[in-house]
Amino acid sequence: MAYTRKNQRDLTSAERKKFVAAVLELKRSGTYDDFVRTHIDYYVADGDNRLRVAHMTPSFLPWHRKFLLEFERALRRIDPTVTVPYWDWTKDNTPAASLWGEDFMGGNGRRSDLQVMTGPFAYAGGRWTVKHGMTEGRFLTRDFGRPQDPIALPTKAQLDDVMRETVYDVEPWNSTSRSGFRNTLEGWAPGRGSERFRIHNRVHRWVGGLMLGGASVNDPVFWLHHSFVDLLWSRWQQRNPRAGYLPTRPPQLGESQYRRIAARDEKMGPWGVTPAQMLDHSAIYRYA
Ligand SMILES: [Cu+2]
Repeated sequence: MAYTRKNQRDLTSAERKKFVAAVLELKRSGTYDDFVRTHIDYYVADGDNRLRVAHMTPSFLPWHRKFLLEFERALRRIDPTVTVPYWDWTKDNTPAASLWGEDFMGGNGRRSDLQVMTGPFAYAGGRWTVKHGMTEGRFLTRDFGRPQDPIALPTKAQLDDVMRETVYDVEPWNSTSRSGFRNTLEGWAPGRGSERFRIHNRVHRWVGGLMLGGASVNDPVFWLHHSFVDLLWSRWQQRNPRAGYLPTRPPQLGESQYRRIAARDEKMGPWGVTPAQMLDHSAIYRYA
């Protein structure tokens, strides 16, 4: 039977505790850092002339769906009652949200070095040392709202615009795709400063610290954010049952994205699954 992913704000305190305990156990065993490593290894930008399956690419959504499923499976080996909750950042959009409580994700970073000082993932607690970061820092960092260059979380109205897209993705199948559900949700846009970061990208930027860039998995809120991104894709699929994954066929020799993106039936590393195989999650989980 399919299990349920819940809104994090609806978790009981016992459920919050169980989720945190399973995450800490994955960290202790070393498995958590394997997930961090995978995300860093697959963080390929579209300026790089090589295959990219995780970001700036049509398979952004199926790749992260599979990544979350693997993480959730690892959590459920530790505690079969745990699922990955989702963070609806259009509603829980301030640092006062219960999401950032002492018993859950912990709070903002301190001003001097952005180090998170509260909650289960604070470095001083001894259970959350960053192994694979972008710098030498060993502690989790956050910088809510980027006070030096303020940014707000995406609004419901902005998200509604994304949900009105009717095509999955468009050429050139990268961060410059001007329409299509995938890139409007992933959130690469023209402009300057924070304008360039929309929807999914904007949330990474609003949390700040390690949530920026390839090492973002070091912040456990990564999973709650991507669970909501996956929910949005799932709802969009329901609303647009005939709008399948694009492209269906690989770009040909001479085309700019030749061998650089995964078409519908091409395999995505490190698992070897295709986007087509990730389209229907209904037998595994559902969203409450
Ligand atoms: Cu992300």
